[in-house]
Amino acid sequence: HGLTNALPAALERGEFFIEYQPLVHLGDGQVRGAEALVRWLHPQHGVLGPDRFIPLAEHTGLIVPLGRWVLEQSVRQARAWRELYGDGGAAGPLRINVNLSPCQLTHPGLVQDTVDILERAGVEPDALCLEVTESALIGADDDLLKPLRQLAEMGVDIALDDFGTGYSNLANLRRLPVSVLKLDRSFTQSMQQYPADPVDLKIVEGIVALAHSLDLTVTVEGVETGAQAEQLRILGCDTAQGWYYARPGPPDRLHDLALADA
Ligand code: G
Ligand code: G
Ligand code: MN
Ligand code: NA
Repeated sequence: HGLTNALPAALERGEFFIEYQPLVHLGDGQVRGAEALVRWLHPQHGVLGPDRFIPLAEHTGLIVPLGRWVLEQSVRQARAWRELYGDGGAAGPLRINVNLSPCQLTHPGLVQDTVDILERAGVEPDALCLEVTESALIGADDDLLKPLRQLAEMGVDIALDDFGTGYSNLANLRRLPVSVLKLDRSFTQSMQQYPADPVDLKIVEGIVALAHSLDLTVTVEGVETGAQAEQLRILGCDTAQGWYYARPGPPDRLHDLALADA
């Protein structure tokens, strides 16, 4: 595959870049941070989204150095935001969410690499949230969970991404070192109609109640309208992400949003 073969040189030549999508607190409407989303500016094909090349990078193992690069860039960006906005008062500094592939979880360097990257950038562990998909942790044994536990003990947040699409036993949540549930976009989509599907309302209500009883926060993805945001706020969700607030974009876009709040 041509794209697969081009990946290592693309990383060396600096063809990857990161867009940031804000995370907004549903209670006060303020930006709390952003999710880092990697793109590839391919010399022939133009901008390629992660769906086009992350699976290839996972297959060849390049995801480990690529993921490390994404983490380093993102953490440095978080540091730059802190310099612009200070510590953000009671809400704390702007936080950064970074996606982890299952292969990165099993790579023995994950914890040390993360510690080193945070130290080099002068960023506190609690400004970082690592997103892992629900499916990557289904049936996870202690060996797989150990690095996540170590990171969580240091203060790094672990989020369960695309939550509600897999088959994870809800009781299993207690065993996982996660502090955030990212509710899959499909739930948000079903809030589009008015009135929303009563069964989905009950499901979201139930997930939020369970999450809060376990001291987890709930982030909703794919919010495209104010009505969805309001419905999800009433249902008790904590944080939201989606086109209604902003599409993924360059880091200075977040500056504009954060300054608009102030
Ligand atoms: O918004 P977008 O099309 O960029 O995201 C598509 C998917 O790609 C998302 O599910 C997201 O989790 C994944 N993704 C984006 N950036 C990264 C990354 O740096 N590492 C990994 N492993 N996945 C990513
Ligand atoms: O990590 P994750 O799989 O959740 O990546 C988020 C994906 O969802 C990215 O591809 C991003 O571009 C996309 N996305 C972000 N906000 C919205 C939205 O409001 N609506 C839709 N349809 N997609 C979104
Ligand atoms: Mn994600
Ligand atoms: Na997601």
